[in-house]
Amino acid sequence: MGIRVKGIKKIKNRATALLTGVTILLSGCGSFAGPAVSDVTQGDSTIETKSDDALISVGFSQLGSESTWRSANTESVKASLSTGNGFFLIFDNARQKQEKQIKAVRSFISQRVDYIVICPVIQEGWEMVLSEARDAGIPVILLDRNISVNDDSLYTAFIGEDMYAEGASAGKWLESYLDEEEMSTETVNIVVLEGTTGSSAQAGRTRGFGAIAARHMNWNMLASANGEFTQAKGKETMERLLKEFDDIDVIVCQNDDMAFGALEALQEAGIKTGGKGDKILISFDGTKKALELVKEGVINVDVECNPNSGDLLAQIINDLEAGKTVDKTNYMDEKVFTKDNVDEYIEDRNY
Ligand code: GZL
Repeated sequence: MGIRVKGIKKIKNRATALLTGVTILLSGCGSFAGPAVSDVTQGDSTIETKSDDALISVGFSQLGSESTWRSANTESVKASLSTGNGFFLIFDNARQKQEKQIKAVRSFISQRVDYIVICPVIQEGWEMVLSEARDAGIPVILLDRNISVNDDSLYTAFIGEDMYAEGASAGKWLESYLDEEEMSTETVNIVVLEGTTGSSAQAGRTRGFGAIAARHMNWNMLASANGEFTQAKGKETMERLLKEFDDIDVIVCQNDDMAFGALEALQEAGIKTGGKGDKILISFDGTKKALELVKEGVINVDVECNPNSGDLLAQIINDLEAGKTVDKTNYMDEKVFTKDNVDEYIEDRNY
């Protein structure tokens, strides 16, 4: 059984406390050497807890902070897995490096946390470290992105998004749009700015959109290029594609940050998107900034990818604590945003 963190005293300035190796008395588990937190949240944060309640300790390996979506996902988890909600969260930002995630997971194991949560940056390469967590009797929950393993007993649950369905939703929207524009028999030249190569988000969206594209001989997949889910790389990649091709009709960006970068490149080249006769711009995530561009008619469609999975994560951990059985796969609710419906959602967007 993992550590039980009892009697956390009122700690001013978590960063100082963590960095000086705060000692938190554990019931029968010896002293707490301080979490392996490579991205200690700086600044003054006071931890106030009910001194005699046990907190559920959770080691969270977040893959990075590459996008608006990722920041929202991190904030959602931190808000839900708060000490006030009965959790002691140890957070590590791997900055897109799987080896840093594996190191953090091994650190969580050595600290005998109750649960390990991972947003896996890529799908492959998890068998060994997850076997170590299983051998240590620590349940692993996958968040947001999924992994490719033959033995799914290596993790207890997946909470996130159906990336294949997201990609297919984008393809189905394009089918309907081309029908409405009476372009369904014309050759349509498509480029795709893909997210992190080997991530379940990139793989799922690519396969889902590709399955729809395969139904249309007139959809010409000109090129796919890696935009790393970032705005800067999205702009750089779009600039390169514009130099290579002068007949692009559809630009699919696998997240909003790459769409923002692509728009910088397109606007600098005097190229318009979203309107009648303009290039068609498809994006994913559904951030508020992107939905404003949908409303303005600059982005044609935005397929939602919901980052607010903290509450569901907390619920599933509490269910496990209560000895309940949880579903292996838990998908977030997601929508497709266009000019027709964006007004209903844009004001309530918290990211
Ligand atoms: C998708 C998530 C992706 C987002 C990007 O679930 O993993 O990673 O679409 C983020 O914005 O960088």
